[in-house]
Amino acid sequence: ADAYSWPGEHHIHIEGALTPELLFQLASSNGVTLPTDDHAFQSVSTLYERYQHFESLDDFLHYYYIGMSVLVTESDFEALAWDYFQHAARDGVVHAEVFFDPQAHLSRGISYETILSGFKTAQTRALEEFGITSELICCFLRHLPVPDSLAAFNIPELQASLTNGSVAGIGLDSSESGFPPLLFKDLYQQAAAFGIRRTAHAGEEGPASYIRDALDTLGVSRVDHGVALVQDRELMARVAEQGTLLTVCPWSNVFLKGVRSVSELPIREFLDAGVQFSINSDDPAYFGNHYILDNFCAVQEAFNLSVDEWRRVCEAGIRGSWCSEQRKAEML
Ligand code: ES4
Ligand code: ZN
Repeated sequence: ADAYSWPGEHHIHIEGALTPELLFQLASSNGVTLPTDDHAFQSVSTLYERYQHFESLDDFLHYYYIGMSVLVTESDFEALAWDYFQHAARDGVVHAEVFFDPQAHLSRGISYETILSGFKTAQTRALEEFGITSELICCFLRHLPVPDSLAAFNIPELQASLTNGSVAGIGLDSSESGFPPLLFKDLYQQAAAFGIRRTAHAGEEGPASYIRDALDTLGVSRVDHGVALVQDRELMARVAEQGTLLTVCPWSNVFLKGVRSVSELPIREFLDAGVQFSINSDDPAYFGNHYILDNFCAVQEAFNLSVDEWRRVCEAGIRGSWCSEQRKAEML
């Protein structure tokens, strides 16, 4: 690997890369009506302004789900992913693992094939033009009734994408508090029976016990966010020992009021305890347009990592990637 190789990104919701510019453009071309009673939707700049003042994860999610309602056609999904890959290329990303939320589109009458085809076209173009390899991760929404996720998982095209390798694995996202991992035990057991890779958001707004439950009950091989791990030193030692990757999202935690500043994140504790973690952007278009490089810079400003510590962060991300062993070897 050369000195300029860059780690992957493992925690980016593609719907969270929908910029207000593209949002208004697609709303107009698809004739989608945005809320008329919310001043934020008056213009690109009022929407950006509103994104500066999220009160919580749920306050953000309200805008996130309205935003993605403008995505209708295959070319919309392609344009969204292409917009993201252009930012990723500018930031030097060489490998990206991208979450998407099919339930939020299926419920609006969009077919799974429409969603996936749009993404695949953008992924192929990103590989050809930028040399960026990428994987998709199908997320299930924890705020919806559990049977909804099981029904989605059992859609033949969706299940086929997970077993034929066109989607790398499953995740669990959306509102965390009040929706413990235990609720999704059946879904994760079914996925495990197919040998499907599993991750879950845990310990973002929820307690450290949700991280333990994601590991023990859902059998996840990595944990998204996981910053609450610092509240349970015994579990932290175990996660370090197992080498489980946490996908930490610094600017996201600041924008959603988990911490007041990046300097409050347990980055130093994780490094000292030998916890494996990567640095990610989560929903860059909603969180100050902070793509991955801004997240790296914020961590560097707050914690001043050594070159060796950055190497550990990057190597942890590569080892925890859901790509081929050959691709990992190229990146290491
Ligand atoms: C998310 Cl920041 C965050 N947390 C949980 N679920 C999400 N979906 C999109 N962004
Ligand atoms: Zn996330």
